[in-house]
Amino acid sequence: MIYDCASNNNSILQADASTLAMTDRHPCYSYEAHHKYARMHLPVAPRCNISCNYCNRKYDCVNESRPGVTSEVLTPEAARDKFLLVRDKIEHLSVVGIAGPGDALANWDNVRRSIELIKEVDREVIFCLSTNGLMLPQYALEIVELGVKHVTVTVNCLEPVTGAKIYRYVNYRGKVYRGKAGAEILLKNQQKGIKYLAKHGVLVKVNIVMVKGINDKRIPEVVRLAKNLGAFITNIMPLVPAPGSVFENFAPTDPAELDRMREICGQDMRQMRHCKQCRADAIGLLHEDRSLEFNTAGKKPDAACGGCGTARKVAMAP
Ligand code: CLF
Ligand code: SF4
Repeated sequence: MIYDCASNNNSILQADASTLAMTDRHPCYSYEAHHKYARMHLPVAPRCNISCNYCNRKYDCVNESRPGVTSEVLTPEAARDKFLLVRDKIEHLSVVGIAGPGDALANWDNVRRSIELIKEVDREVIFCLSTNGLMLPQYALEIVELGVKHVTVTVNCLEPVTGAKIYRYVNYRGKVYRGKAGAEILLKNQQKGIKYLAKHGVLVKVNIVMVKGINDKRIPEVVRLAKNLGAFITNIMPLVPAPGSVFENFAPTDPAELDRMREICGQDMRQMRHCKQCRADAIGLLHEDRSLEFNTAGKKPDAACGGCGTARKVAMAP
């Protein structure tokens, strides 16, 4: 059965009843679910293919994480083994997500293999991917064929001229593009990919990093675009300036301004308001990260990471 949810402020999305029922167990897509259901991130995606000005690649992908925490990197086999260990210990583990530490689609072979291996041992778990969207035109069909029903794409702007202020470069099919040329490829691929996924029954979440003076004024337009492309929900996230990034001296997004923007955009589109900007190896309920308990590398928190007590440094691929 196909649902057309064009009414009541929600996007024009097409998802079957089983996908919508699945979403009731997804702690990020459903506010109610996040009190009960846990997610586990598999850090199997170390490389990235773009350079966001709010990112310092020593840390996790800031599109879906907060700066200052870094994660170990696992092979697909180690990820499957870790999943089995965690599934035994964590109640109501409903989602396996891949959110870095780089971009899921810049590491597609590892990501696909990890999903295939886990599907062999578990038929119930929900898979979830997070990406900057650059490679969606190439991999969206495979994502659909794999049965992944939840994908997050970070879309920060509509215009290449704004994108040129957010992205330092875009590495597309082995060639590096800077300025407006890079942003244009990225934005076009994001939009094409979201439209394709939504049309094929995938529930797309669009993340937007709110950067004052750069993209904040036009976020309502980004949200309307997401709605028109068929996205399910948008998640406007605060900028948390990462040390060593181009935006390191920018002010963090003011929480009151963020709330106001979510209010405005909520008139057009369902808003996520309970995001915890979690790490690429996060495990547990959104508000109760238990990743250190399951650190397969057996590392202790790295005191050199600013003393936050949770961070670990690993070598990140460029
Ligand atoms: Fe992970 Fe992201 Fe899937 Fe959730 S997180 S890949 S959609 S399972 Fe959730 Fe964490 Fe916020 Fe992401 S709280 S950073 S929105
Ligand atoms: Fe960093 Fe993520 Fe942007 Fe890649 S997509 S540069 S990992 S924030």
